[in-house]
Amino acid sequence: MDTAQELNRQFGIGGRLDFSEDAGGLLVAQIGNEQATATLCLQGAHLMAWQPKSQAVPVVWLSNDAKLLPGKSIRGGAPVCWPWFGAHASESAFPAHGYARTVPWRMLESGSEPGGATRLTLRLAESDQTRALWPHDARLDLTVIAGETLRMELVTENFGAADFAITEALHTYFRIGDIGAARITGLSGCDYWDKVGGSTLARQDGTIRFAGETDRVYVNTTAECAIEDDLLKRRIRIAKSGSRSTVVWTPWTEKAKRMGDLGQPDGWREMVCVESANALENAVNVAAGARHTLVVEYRAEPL
Ligand code: TA6
Repeated sequence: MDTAQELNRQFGIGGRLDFSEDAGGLLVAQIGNEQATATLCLQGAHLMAWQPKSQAVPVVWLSNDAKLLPGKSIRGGAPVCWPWFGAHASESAFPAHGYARTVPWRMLESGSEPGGATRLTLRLAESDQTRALWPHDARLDLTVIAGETLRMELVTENFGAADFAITEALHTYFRIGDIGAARITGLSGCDYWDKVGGSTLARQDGTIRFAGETDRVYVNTTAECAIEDDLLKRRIRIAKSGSRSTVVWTPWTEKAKRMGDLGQPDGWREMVCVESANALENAVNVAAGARHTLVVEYRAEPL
């Protein structure tokens, strides 16, 4: 088991990347460079915070009720949903959104990019527990590059002799001023599965605005999209590759109340999820010996 001291010895970057153990016993990486600050929990390789120096308000949202507990998902940040997105196809007792976000990951590498951004690469630590849920010869690595932009590269490698299929997402929670003053552009004309009250197929006509619970899986789209925020007067650009689905989610009042961990009184109003994914019919077949990479790049700019 890694300790913060051992991680600092191997991967720390004086004053720019520091590992510590939080009160709940989870290991956390703290990034601070000329361009940004960021925080990542090694359990789940879970990016919890990112704030470029150009932004007075964080770009990635973390619930005030977020708890760092062994084996539990963290509410907010950029959860890694893998090797399935949503409910397991056949085992209702299996964890929603897979197990990657609730198991330990190991540091592989760290460094500083030429422009000053900080880079970490982590690998999911397979175990009897994970193999019991998903018996395939797979490796999962995440590289995070935190600077004026935030880049994340999720790499699935199949080192076995048989193909396997995955669904996945970087399930990122973005900080907005208020859900009523935010909209999403870039997905007009895309088909989506509306998950609210069942699952119906529809087509997006124009900009996405929010007036209630919204839970949509846009499929067969590689489009860049953007969150436009009239309150914080900023646009968050969400570019991606290796992803053919984009999920847009706000729980709204009733679901937020049932979930109970989105921050009081209405913490849910200050976030929206835009998730770069491969979900539903966009499942990815990873051939034996092959690898698949999903990449996102976020940038905040004035609106
Ligand atoms: O991506 C949207 C969604 O699938 C919603 O349906 C909601 O369940 C959300 O993810 C949060 O899921 P979680 O398992 O993190 O509570």
